[in-house]
Amino acid sequence: MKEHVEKALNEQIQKEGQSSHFYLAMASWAETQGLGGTSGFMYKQSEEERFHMLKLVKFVNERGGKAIIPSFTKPQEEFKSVLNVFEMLLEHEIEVTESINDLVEVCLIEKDYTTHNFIQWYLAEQLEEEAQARTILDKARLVGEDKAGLYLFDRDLENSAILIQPANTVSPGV
Ligand code: OFO
Repeated sequence: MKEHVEKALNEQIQKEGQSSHFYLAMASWAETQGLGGTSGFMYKQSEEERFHMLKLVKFVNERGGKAIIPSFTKPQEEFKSVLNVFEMLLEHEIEVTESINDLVEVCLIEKDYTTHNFIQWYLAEQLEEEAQARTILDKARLVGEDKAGLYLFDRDLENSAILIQPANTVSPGV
């Protein structure tokens, strides 16, 4: 595996793991606020990001590179509101999409078409996650500070009534 590609993949491993850590902090905060739907959603997101990290770890090692298991920075403990949580979620996903795009560019420059092909799964995943974050954020904005609305929003999230159905059903394959 080419050095630049390996380095870029290892940076992505760190980002996926950091995302998992960040969403875990959101899940835990929401749980302490009695927001079962929001916390359940964020625990699941955290698991998914960990899975994205593992998928990269395996790919790097299987292709003769060396996956570096990174350290993570401590996420914040407090969040201003549910709206704040979902604003940060979308912002974070947009950043991750940018870094996946950078990774695609490295693959093309290095003519590593196998990794380029592998990364397509992440591109599709990002599309889906961004769309989902936008949908939930729109609902959270409608609810605003309204307590009854927040109760219903959280309940709907628990029942997945807010979630869009994934178009990408490709199996992660780890
Ligand atoms: Fe790793 O899928 Fe979003 O960030």
